[in-house]
Amino acid sequence: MGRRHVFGVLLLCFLLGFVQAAVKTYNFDVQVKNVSRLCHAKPIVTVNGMYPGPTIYVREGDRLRINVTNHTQYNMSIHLHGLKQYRNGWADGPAYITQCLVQTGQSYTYDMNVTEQRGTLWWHAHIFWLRATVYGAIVIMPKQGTPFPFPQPNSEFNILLGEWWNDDVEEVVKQGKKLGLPPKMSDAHTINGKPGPLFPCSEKHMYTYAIEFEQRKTYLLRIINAALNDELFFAISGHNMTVVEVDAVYTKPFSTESILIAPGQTTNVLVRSNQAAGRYFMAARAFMDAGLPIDNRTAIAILQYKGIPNTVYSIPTSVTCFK
Ligand SMILES: *[C@@H]1O[C@H](CO)[C@@H](O)[C@H](O)[C@H]1NC(C)=O
Ligand SMILES: *[C@@H]1O[C@H](CO)[C@@H](O)[C@H](O)[C@H]1NC(C)=O
Ligand SMILES: *[C@@H]1O[C@H](CO)[C@@H](O)[C@H](O)[C@H]1NC(C)=O
Ligand SMILES: *[C@@H]1O[C@H](CO)[C@@H](O)[C@H](O)[C@H]1NC(C)=O
Ligand SMILES: *[C@@H]1O[C@H](CO)[C@@H](O)[C@H](O)[C@H]1NC(C)=O
Ligand SMILES: *[C@@H]1O[C@H](CO)[C@@H](O)[C@H](O)[C@H]1NC(C)=O
Ligand SMILES: CC(=O)N[C@H]1CO[C@H](CO)[C@@H](O)[C@@H]1O
Ligand SMILES: [Cu+2]
Repeated sequence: MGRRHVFGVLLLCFLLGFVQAAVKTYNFDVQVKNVSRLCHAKPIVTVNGMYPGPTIYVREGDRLRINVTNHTQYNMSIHLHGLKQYRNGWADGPAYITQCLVQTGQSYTYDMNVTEQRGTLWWHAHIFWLRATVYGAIVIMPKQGTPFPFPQPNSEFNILLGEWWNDDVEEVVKQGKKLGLPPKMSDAHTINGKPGPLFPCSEKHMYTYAIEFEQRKTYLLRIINAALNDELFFAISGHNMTVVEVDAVYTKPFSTESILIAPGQTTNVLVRSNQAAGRYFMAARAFMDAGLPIDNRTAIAILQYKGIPNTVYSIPTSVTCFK
């Protein structure tokens, strides 16, 4: 074998090693944590004390292992929403459908191969209403060396839309059942767990989610509707969005001023930071028709350009994101 051959074989081995599927392991400690929103403190169920929970990052082809340990009084399961379960149906997660519950004090490891998928999905608790606070993003990158079929973003952010109740969510459901009525509506919508400056006790930075853009760059926002009931509009003032992916399927890109996203859905958009340096609102608000009463309050997060002084957010008197 000539030198050139040896080199070629070595290179091949190196490349194969490089593209080989990895095993990504996550530990999910399901635990109760006190949090405070809208001037109310209450215990909520979380993963690793985070609300929203941790993001799972994998690459198409990877093996994913999630070791869930339940430190709460609820028997529960975690659903990997939208992940194709070709030969690992037991890793899907719906309680009493593909698995028995992970009981108090027990562990269960979800073990699966991520195949033929790339994009944004999410995970959530799949029993009672625990998913009100037990949820997080799943980001599946394309295989090594496979680019996105759209302009490569300079950076990316996950935007998880949710709903907040001041009461214990399990009590909300029980009460609804007892009365034979739909459960009472949420007290706020949230963006990454934070309701934003339109809500009491949310003026502080701590309760408003904020991201920072550098000028003249392209950003990928992975938007997930983790609300229990509400279809939500999402928009960014002064910026159009280019939709490039929905539910982990690439779309023909199109530009829009706002998106509508249903519970359980995901939408990836590209945003160009091509506006005057400043501070812009990102807002989420429920779709309303003539039917049931619905939480019609607007959650707000901040998109801030780099270099803008990081002052305390003031409460806006009107929200102009929606026409
Ligand atoms: C939450 O707060 C309550 C009341 O202040 C307290 O009794 C409880 O121990 C706290 N729980 C946790 C998990 O910190
Ligand atoms: C999962 O985590 C628990 C708690 O840390 C540990 O006892 C258990 O051995 C882990 N299981 C696996 C399969 O790693
Ligand atoms: C959890 O499951 C165990 C075993 O089936 C059961 O004894 C317990 O009552 C369950 N806990 C709740 C809160 O349902
Ligand atoms: C995932 O792929 C690995 C490597 O091919 C294999 O050993 C494992 O059994 C697969 N797991 C499942 C759940 O199919
Ligand atoms: C957004 O798109 C609309 C409709 O195409 C257009 O009128 C508007 O100027 C665009 N806004 C920005 C900030 O590019
Ligand atoms: C929001 O809902 C409340 C009661 O549910 C109602 O009084 C109010 O008019 C609604 N506001 C808008 C803008 O629809
Ligand atoms: C092993 C373990 O995590 N046990 C916990 C299960 O949940 C109960 C109720 O919240 C706790 O008291 C245990 O410590
Ligand atoms: Cu789901």
